Amino acid sequence: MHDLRAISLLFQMRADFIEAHDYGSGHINDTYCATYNQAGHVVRFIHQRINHHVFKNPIAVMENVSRVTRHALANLLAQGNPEAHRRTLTCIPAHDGKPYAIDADGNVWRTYPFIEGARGYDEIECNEQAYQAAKAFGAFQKLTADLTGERLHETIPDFHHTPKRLEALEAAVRADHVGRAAGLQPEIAFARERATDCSRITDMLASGAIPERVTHNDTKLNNVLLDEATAEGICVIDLDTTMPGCALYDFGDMVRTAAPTTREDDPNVTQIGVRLDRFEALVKGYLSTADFLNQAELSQLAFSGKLITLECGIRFLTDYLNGDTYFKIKRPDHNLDRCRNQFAFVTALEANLDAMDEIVQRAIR
Ligand code: ADP
Ligand code: GN1
Ligand code: MG
Repeated sequence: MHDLRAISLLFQMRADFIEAHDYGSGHINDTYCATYNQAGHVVRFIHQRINHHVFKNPIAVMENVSRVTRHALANLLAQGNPEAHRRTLTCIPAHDGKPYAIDADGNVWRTYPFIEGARGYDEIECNEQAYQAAKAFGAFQKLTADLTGERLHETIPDFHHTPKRLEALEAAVRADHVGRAAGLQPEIAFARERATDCSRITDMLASGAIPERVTHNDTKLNNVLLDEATAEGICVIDLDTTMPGCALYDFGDMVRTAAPTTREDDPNVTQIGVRLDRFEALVKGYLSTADFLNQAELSQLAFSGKLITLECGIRFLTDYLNGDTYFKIKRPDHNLDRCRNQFAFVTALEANLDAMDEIVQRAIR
């Protein structure tokens, strides 16, 4: 636990610190919810330490986040939205005016107002939530499409270059740092058998059939906050990987996290299946705002869920082979459970691909 009172003093809080505690279930950053007294009212803020092992250049991350959130706020204000500051993250400035502060140990911190009356879901509860989440992520892509100025920084190069993720797995197998490879032959073979799938979208990007766009790149369900009363998508969060990318990986990650019958790390995978009703809600929600996709992108919507689930499984397996250095874990075989779960869901998606394509075609018609 960091000294959050000391961290709070680095920002222009205009309120008095009361307490802070660990918050959320993200796999990457250290997130704290802090309570303050603001002239007699209790208000909450999020303080976050950026994981600089994952993001090698946290200041570049904050330059992106600051640009994107200022753009979003300007758009919301121009539309006359009465709760613009609840509809986008906004950075509380540090004393030097920067959207981040650096502590005595060199950690980079940021502070956001806590978005009240809304929450993210690790597991989806109904089709309406799937629809609203997808609609919000589509709207976010549309919003970033008219961002002017320089290209955003690539905060993690080749983040969704699936063939390179497969290469990283092969390197981890060869190095076998913690002696786990021998026991993982079925999982390694599962990934290798799908090498052709891994390159399908990157090939289409390279040929120009699919355009580069500014995308979120981490559209798991718990990275959008839904209104607790109405389920409306209120605010897209976790903007660290918002950068040039491919719209299909964003849609795919919604499928990965909102269409399975169980959560991402459930070790009991024999029953895992695809909720086609959830998938249909995602397609309809996404297409209601993402009205800019070309034919090639539309043709791969159903496949995209399988691709990123495969990629994510490969990443969990690679991290397990490397000794669990990237994703936060809560138990010794957590990454292995996650990998097996993702690969089981890939198999389920393969069995449902035609049905999913049919749903996409119907939605387009
Ligand atoms: P990570 O990269 O580790 O996933 P996130 O930015 O997604 O970190 O934050 C972790 C969790 O904290 C989120 O899933 C969400 O529940 C919560 N959270 C983050 N920012 C806010 C905010 N401004 N208001 C309310 N909750 C937030
Ligand atoms: C991480 O940060 P979080 O928990 O929202 C990861 C995603 C993975 C996801 C798997 C920067 O997302 O790429 O898909 O875990 N984020 C980063 O749950 O690597
Ligand atoms: Mg997150």
